[in-house]
Amino acid sequence: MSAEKTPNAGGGMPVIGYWAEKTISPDGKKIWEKLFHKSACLSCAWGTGGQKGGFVNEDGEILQRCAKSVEAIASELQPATYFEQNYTLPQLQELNSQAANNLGRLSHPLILRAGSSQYERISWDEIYQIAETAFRKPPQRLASYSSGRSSNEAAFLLQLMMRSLDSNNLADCSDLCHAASTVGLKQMFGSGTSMVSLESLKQADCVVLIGSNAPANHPRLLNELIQLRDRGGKVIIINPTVEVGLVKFASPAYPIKSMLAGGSDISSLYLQPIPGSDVALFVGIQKSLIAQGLIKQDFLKAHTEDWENIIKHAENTPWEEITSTCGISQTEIAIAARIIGTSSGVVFAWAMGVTQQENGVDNVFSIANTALLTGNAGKPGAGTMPIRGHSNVQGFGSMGVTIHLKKEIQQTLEKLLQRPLSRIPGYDTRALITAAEAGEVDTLICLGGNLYAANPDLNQAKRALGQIDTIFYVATKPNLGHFHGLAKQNTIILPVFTRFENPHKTTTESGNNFVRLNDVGKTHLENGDLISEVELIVEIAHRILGDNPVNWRKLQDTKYVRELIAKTIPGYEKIGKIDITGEEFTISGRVFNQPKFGTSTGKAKMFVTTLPKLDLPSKVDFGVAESTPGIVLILGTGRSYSQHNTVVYKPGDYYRGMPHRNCILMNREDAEKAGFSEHQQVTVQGDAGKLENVEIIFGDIRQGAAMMFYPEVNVIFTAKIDMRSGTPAYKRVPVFVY
Ligand SMILES: Nc1nc2c(c(=O)[nH]1)N[C@H]1C(S)=C(S)[C@@H](COP(=O)(O)OP(=O)(O)OC[C@H]3O[C@@H](n4cnc5c(=O)[nH]c(N)nc54)[C@H](O)[C@@H]3O)O[C@H]1N2
Ligand SMILES: Nc1nc2c(c(=O)[nH]1)N[C@H]1C(S)=C(S)[C@@H](COP(=O)(O)OP(=O)(O)OC[C@H]3O[C@@H](n4cnc5c(=O)[nH]c(N)nc54)[C@H](O)[C@@H]3O)O[C@H]1N2
Ligand code: SF4
Ligand SMILES: [Mo]
Repeated sequence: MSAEKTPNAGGGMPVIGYWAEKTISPDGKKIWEKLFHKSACLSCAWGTGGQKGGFVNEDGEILQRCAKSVEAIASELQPATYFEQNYTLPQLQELNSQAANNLGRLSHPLILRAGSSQYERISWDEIYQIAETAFRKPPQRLASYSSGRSSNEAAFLLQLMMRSLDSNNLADCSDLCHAASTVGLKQMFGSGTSMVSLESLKQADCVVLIGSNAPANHPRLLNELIQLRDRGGKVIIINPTVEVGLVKFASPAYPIKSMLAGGSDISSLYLQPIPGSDVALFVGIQKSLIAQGLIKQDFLKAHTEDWENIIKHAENTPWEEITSTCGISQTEIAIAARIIGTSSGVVFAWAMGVTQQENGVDNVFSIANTALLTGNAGKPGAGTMPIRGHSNVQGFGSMGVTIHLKKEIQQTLEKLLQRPLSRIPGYDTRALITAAEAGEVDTLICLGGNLYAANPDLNQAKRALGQIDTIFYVATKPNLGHFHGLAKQNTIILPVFTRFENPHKTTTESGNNFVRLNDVGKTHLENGDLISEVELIVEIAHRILGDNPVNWRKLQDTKYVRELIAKTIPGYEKIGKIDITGEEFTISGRVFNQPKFGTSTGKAKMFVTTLPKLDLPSKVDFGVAESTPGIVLILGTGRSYSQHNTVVYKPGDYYRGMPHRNCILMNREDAEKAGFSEHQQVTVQGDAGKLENVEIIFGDIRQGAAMMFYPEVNVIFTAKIDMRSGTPAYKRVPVFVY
């Protein structure tokens, strides 16, 4: 059923080819220097790199850098851009994501003034003058957005500045990402992050990987799965699409046993549920575990609350309802349950297929319920593991860049600021867009990211940002947001150093709760006028807030920021000594190797998860006549192999057989039923717009489901929102294809 020319394993020679191409290129020497620089990898949150050298993972194993790291480094090593001299705004607005990124590195500050159609250079003095006026607006009308590439130190300072200004409007990319995991896990276990360390993962004999395309987005996780299969363990994949690298993966870390052998087996069992139906599948697994006598009653009694209701719910939910909702047979569910129930340590790991759903928090609950029913939490080799996105996105949450501030952090900050923090709830990312659209935001600072293109309904995002007077985009490279997400008065782009260029040390936190120390570095932008994120925030804060009660100027030295972090952030005590010891560490209170959790009772709380009602709109709902030939499908929107979020590095996706960005991956039977052939061009209509001339590619994707790439596709839909976490349902977008 798969596309004509897709490879039969993930990873493999194309990866080696890419390494060779980049590292032997004229920039090769610079890339190697950065690969060996003592700092955490820029790309994903798996946490490779740090003090033991660029190639070392958290367990001290070598050869753990992947091609995605090279991709990210190469992109930051581009020469300086002077796009303001060569392009007018209308020309910049014609560029696609890749072309915008390929303009080069931002190396001097720029401003686009109201009425002008040209970005121009601006001095730092004038920037600070504009900032002094812009940040003196009423606190409710100030907001920040951030993305997880910056350091813990910059993140801590950002929230300290915003809260000192009495604003809790700290939107973050995690609101579009793992918010459902954080909200769900906190309620269950009293801690919102993974409870599994890398060391603990190595003791598992089963991994259930749900809604993750790790071969592309967390490649070194595949090394763990290869090792697990080698020691006789099992991997269950739950994903509506067969991602080739989840079936077989050729890892360069194992040249002989994996590369030369044409790849190592990854999945032992591959289940393809209906998009958005994971709760039904997990309730089914629970029901089957009960029927097969594989529940750990003693564990439930001793370490959990409300387990009886979970069992009752599973028992009372009819099989018919379960299988019709998730589209997986009772037999297959029983096989999955048997594997989970008879393994000695199961890690449940998940990514965006789980969280970017209207019932994202319920998805997380249903997975964690399954872990608890089988005693797979609170012991080595088992537990719940959200696979985090950006390399320091989790650190942002830890540092208090969130609208759900921990009590302990609030209290310490109140002591520091010698007054109560504002109790007015802040805007998360979606709320920020809504407020901006209503004209309720005057000033926005974006610490990295691409607020415009990361959101659903790009026309709405553009309108909303256009209502804000002043936007500061703190960035390393130009992106679509800088050209489409324009403020009413002043749009300002501030160029900053990357993690391996900062003149001071910084730290970052991996998805496995491990804190990395990043050494000082140098930039290749010799004639640039860049600043460090820390210096920038401190300077703005100093000018607006003075030097009392916080001595902002002193915080230019990140050592003092780390001292503050040590006093303020639970579990981060060791960071206070890291400048002396150089010792990277696991944050305390997060990894549960004993069934004593972070809740007030020490027990895990379980929550009943109702099955979702997965209705499909009809053709007529898309404003077309019932007689129009075509098909309604559920679109999952996500990443191609060669992109990092909104930044496209290369157009196609080799592993899915999709040659360019304007493709839709479809099931052959669906296409034929609708009268389409492969490579035919169709229109894909959502509830907010349409894309035309989209090429059909046949792939191994479940019937009724389809897949397209963001950010381009974000123009056609509004997305439902998970009410409990604010996460948009990017993975269940109804579309009409005709
Ligand atoms: N190279 C690279 N690395 C990255 C990123 C990048 O863009 N490029 N982005 C980073 C970030 S911020 C993040 S959040 C992560 C994202 O990492 P992922 O979550 O792996 O990325 P997605 O492309 O969103 O794909 C998620 C998977 O969910 C599946 N899926 C869709 N719908 C469902 C469903 O209903 N149920 C289930 N079970 N599965 C479903 C899709 O088929 C797809 O395989 O990666 C991080 N790392
Ligand atoms: N349809 C759809 N939409 C989605 C998703 C999806 O799966 N489908 N995924 C969502 C998810 S999971 C996420 S996380 C968001 C991502 O949303 P964002 O995090 O907002 O977007 P990015 O594309 O990662 O941001 C890229 C920009 O960050 C800047 N940058 C890079 N490094 C640094 C640095 O060190 N410092 C600073 N200051 N700037 C830097 C560069 O200028 C670059 O252009 O998108 C979301 N949107
Ligand atoms: S797995 Fe993630 S952290 Fe490790 S090298 Fe690859 S992109 Fe970097
Ligand atoms: Mo993300």
